[in-house]
Parts: sequence; C-alpha cells; structure tokens
Amino acid sequence: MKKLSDYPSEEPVLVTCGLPYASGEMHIGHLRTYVPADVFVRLLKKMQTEVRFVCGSDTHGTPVLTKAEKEGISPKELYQKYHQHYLETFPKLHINFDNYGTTDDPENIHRTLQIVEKIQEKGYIYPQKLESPYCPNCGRSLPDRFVRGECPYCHADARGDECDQGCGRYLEPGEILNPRCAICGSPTKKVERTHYYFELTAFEDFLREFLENVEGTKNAKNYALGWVNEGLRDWCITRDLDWGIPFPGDESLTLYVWVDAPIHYMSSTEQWAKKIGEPDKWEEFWLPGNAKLVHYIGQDIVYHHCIFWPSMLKASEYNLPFAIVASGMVKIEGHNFSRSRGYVVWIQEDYLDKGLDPDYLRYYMVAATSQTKDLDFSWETFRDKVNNELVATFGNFIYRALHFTNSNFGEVPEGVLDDALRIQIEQSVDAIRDAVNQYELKKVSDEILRLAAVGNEYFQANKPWELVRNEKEKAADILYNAVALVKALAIAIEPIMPRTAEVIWEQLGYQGDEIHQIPLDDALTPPKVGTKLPKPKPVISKVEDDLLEELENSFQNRIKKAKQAESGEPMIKDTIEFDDFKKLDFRAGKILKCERVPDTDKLLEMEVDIGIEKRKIVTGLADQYDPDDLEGITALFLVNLEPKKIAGIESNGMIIAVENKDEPGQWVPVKLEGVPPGSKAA
Ligand code: B3M
Ligand code: ZN
Repeated sequence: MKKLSDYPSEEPVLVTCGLPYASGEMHIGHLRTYVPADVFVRLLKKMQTEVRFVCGSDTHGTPVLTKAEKEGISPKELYQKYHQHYLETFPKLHINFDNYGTTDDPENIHRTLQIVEKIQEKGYIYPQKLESPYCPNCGRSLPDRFVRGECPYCHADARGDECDQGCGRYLEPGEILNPRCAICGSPTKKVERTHYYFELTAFEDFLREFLENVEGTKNAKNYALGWVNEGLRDWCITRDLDWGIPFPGDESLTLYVWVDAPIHYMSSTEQWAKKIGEPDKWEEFWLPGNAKLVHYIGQDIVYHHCIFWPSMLKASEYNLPFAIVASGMVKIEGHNFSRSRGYVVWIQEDYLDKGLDPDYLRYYMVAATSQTKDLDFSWETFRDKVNNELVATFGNFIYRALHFTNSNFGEVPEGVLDDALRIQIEQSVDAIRDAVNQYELKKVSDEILRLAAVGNEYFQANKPWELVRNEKEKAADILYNAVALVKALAIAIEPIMPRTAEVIWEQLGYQGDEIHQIPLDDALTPPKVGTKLPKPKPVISKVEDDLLEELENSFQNRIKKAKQAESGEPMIKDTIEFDDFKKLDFRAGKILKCERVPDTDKLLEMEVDIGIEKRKIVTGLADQYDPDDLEGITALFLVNLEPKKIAGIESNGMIIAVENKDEPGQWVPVKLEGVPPGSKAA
C-alpha cells in the first residue's frame, strides 16, 4: 500500500542514477532517467527534504573493452575521454550531481573488495567449474558482449549476458545457444574453468519480502517478483577478462562489471563526503538506519537493481533500497533506439549545438509521457510541446501578466489574494506533492500547465486592459493576483526548467538564482506590494519551422547514411546548404592553350583566360579529350577553389562544363565517357 507520508521526508534521501557506460557520447536515451531523477531531487529540495544526488561513469566490463578495441586505444584512455564528456555535458543540461566519479576510482575498488570479501566471509561465494565460449579464431575467451547467439528463453538474437533484443533477461555465462564470436563471427568452442558464484538462491525469501515492500514504480517490483517466483539461479560473478577489478580469491579472474558498478553508488557518496570534509557522512546513507535510498534506472536494468543489488547489500549488511524507479525506454520516431541504424539523437551535436534551450528538452522528457511508458521522441512532438504548451499556455500567461503590470504600474500593485485563486494554487501544490510520492513527474508538468491555463482564463475574464482606464484600483487587484500566480508558476516550474525559472524570478524583481532555494509552499505567498518590476521579455521562444526542418533533415540524413553503410552502398555526402552553394564562384574561361602533362596518362595543363586574369588549371580529362579539342573553346570553371598541386603543377580552379562545339553558346557538361554512373569525383 502506498503511504502518502513518504515525502517530504524526515530522513535524508540519497538519489542515484544508473551509471552511463563511459564508452560513447550522451544521447537522448540517457535523459529518460537523468532528467526525471534531477527533477525529483529538485522537487525534494523544494519540499525541504535533505537530499543528495550521486552518479558516475561505468568504466569496466565488455562495453568499454569492445569499444576501446574498436577505437584502437586502451580501455583507460577510452573511459577517460567519455568520462570527461559526461562531466561536461550533465551541467549543460542543469543536471547537477553532488558527486560524479568513476567505477575505476580507488574508493570504488576499495569498497568493492570490502563488500566481496565480506560476502565471502559469510559463505555466500563458492567456486564451480563452468563451460564458457572461446573463439578459436581470435584465440580468446568470450565473456558477455564478446559473444552473440540465441536467447534460451525467447530465442531472440542476444548478447552473452543479456537478451537485449528480446525478453530482456539476464543470461548466465555459457547459457546462450548457438554462440558465435561477436568480433569475427566464428562459431565458438567451449572451454572449462573454475569461476565463482554468488549464492543468489539463498536470498529468494529475502527478495520476495523486500520486493513486496519496496517503493517506486510498479514495473520494477512486478517484473522482479515474477523472476523470483520463477526461481532464481546462482549468479556467476567472475569473468575471464583482464579489464576490471581482480576477484579477491583468484586474481586471474575479474569481477563481473555488475558487481562493482552499483557499488559506485556507495563510493560516490563516500567521495562526496570526503569532498565536503565530513568523511564519515556517507555512512548516514549506507549503514542500515534511517536514510532513504532511491535508485532511478532504465527498465532494462531492473534485474540487476532488484535482484543482484539488494542481495549484495543484504549479504554485506548495508542499507537497502527504499525505492526503485524504472523508466520506460526511448524510441525515435516510432523505431527502437539504435545508434547503428541512426535512430538516435545526440545531445551535443543534435541539440545543444543547434542552440536549443536545455530547459525545453527537460520539459519534454518529463511531460511527454508517464515514467514507466516508452517515450517516442520526434522533433514534431518536441515542437508541439514547446510551441503549444510552453509558449502558448505557460509563457503567454507569464509575459502578459508581467508586461501589463510593468507597463501600467511598474511594481507589484496593491491587491488581495482571491480565494478562488488561492484554492487553485493549493490544489497545484498538493498535486505536485502527490506526484512526487507516486514518482510520476508528468503529473507535475500537467499541473503547472493547468495552473497557467487558470491564469490565462483569469486574465481574459477580468479584462484588466479595460479596468485600467477608469477603475484603476480594480485593475491593480487583478494584476496583483496575476503576479501572485506568476510567482507560484515560477516556483513550480523550477525543478523542471531551472534556468527559465531564474529568468522569471528576475522579472519578478528578485535575485534569479535564489529561486533554487525557495520552498514549494512559498507558492502560496504573493510577492510584496511595491516590489519594483523590471521590463519583462518573453521567457520561452517558439521552435520555428526552419529549425524544425533542419532538425528533421539531419535526422533523416543520418538514417539514410546508416542504411547505405549497412548495405555497403557508397554514401552520398551530407546535404550542403544553399548559402554554402552560393559561395561557389563559376565563371566562363577561354582555354588559350592546352597540352598533355608529360609522363601522365590523364592530365592536361591549360592556360585559361577568366576575364580578370589568366590562370593555369590542371584537369584529368586526357582520356576524354584531345588537347586540340579544348584549345580555343570557352568552358565553365570553378574559380575560387583553393590552389592545389597536381603532378608538381599548381592548379588554380576546376573545369565544370565545356561549350558545345557544334552549337556555340550551349554548355555541355564535361564529358565522362565510359565512367559508370555514381562514380565519385576525387
Ligand atoms: N552502466 C548502463 C546500463 O546498462 C550500466 C548501468 C550501471 S548502473 C549500476 O544501462
Ligand atoms: Zn530472451
């Protein structure tokens, strides 16, 4: 049963987010979890609950190793590069962690070893022989993502440790059917060696009880209970790999990445505690006691967080998760998310670099759909959310109210808060609190929009623009109420759109960055009469059609390119903008002289009169034209191409088309006889 007394919470709360693998750039799939988690943290602060927010880069395991091999660098170099990228990109989206470390940090290695040793001591780890895949061609053993095959449960194509395209189950080493090497595609052989298992089966009863009581979203709890009821298997926690944390007991083996990754939630808290000069403070969260641990994760890692992780914590006698919030996945224009097929939106390249406001994307990620549903991203729906909700409803009310008040009074005018409006604001504050308790943040954005619509109606119904002419006092009262609503809206939107809230706060005559500390309950206190109001500007701007078209085009181009790459067809280069095309300077030039370049098959050297000057231009057309055919004719040249040395001669332009000898004045393209269509120019 859901207790509505969870938040605001007396006990401190620690919020964590699933750690991104430091093996690629941030994309919109990541934001499905990080944005709601950050919004949740800001909401708890608004509810005056003590809250900390930690995360870090996941640096071990085969995701990092396979990518490093592809890029030809060491796994450490690889993760450092992407770790830096995450460190820089999160703040750009106003996602502010109290600490963001890595799983390769000394604190994490230390904490992992402590936990594993504790579990060993308690007798829950045992050795067992295991037959696992080995590639005779590559000469290596194939843990996790190094192997692909068929899921033994649903028969979908799967990777070694996870049925990523089908039922989503975690797969034990050696379990996958028809395994083949993910690098070279060869069928695999089996090799036998001793591995170490965590006795998960001993935790079934514990897990059943834990899952009955854990808070968060139903999807996490119900999936996990289903798996426990199907019966668990013991968990192999070692891998035959030389990247990761060595297993204490047989250092030739490495701990499975899913052992040390969640432990970073703990070591990241330790890093934060050290940073603030209170090194023991992490224990307040992690020793069994009064703190609440809330894990925000993607729905694809429920097994790891609801089965492995609580069992590890239980076995090592740490605090247990209070809530697990699992978000639905992201689709792109109706397609499953896929980097390789181009169904991806990169945060830096496709969003920030286009000059789009991060707050709009935050709003979209929260408002598009409920927490546990799949979110189908498209630029079209993004534009609709911004233009119809943020601009037409929210921004419109804020601007109208502040603009009208500023130009008629220049300050917060005298008035009394209307009872009906106060009830509306109270209703919003309650709804927001309920939404937090249900981990359903879309209800927060829905509620804010509802309140903004109330504002628009209030303004429209009371016609302050008429009152101001001969009933100025009445006008003042209406605008006092409108400004009170603006204040409530600024406070309520801050967790979702922190930067926009700062701007509104300034327009209300306050210090912008103070908005982050203003409690939710202050939404019920109107601003002080007489507060000077600066001249406002609209706080949200529309996504224009041109930009939408540009975003759509670059998305479609990426998909096209991915398709071409997959089919092995030659690729068409990126579309060039018309403005770029206009930079090309084409001019007619008379070929005064033309002769073969000695010792070459194809090259002709021409002296060309382009009107302003004479130039030397080299072209590779000797197999198409006799020098005599060209001498004396006028052709079309690109004349602002940078000079290039060809066979030791500097060429200053490029021939594009020649005049038709038989019909002077008609241009014909440069003849390319015998050249197959689609052949690329150098
Ligand atoms: N690094 C990313 C994922 O599978 C993985 C999360 C670890 S959370 C402890 O989504
Ligand atoms: Zn499956």
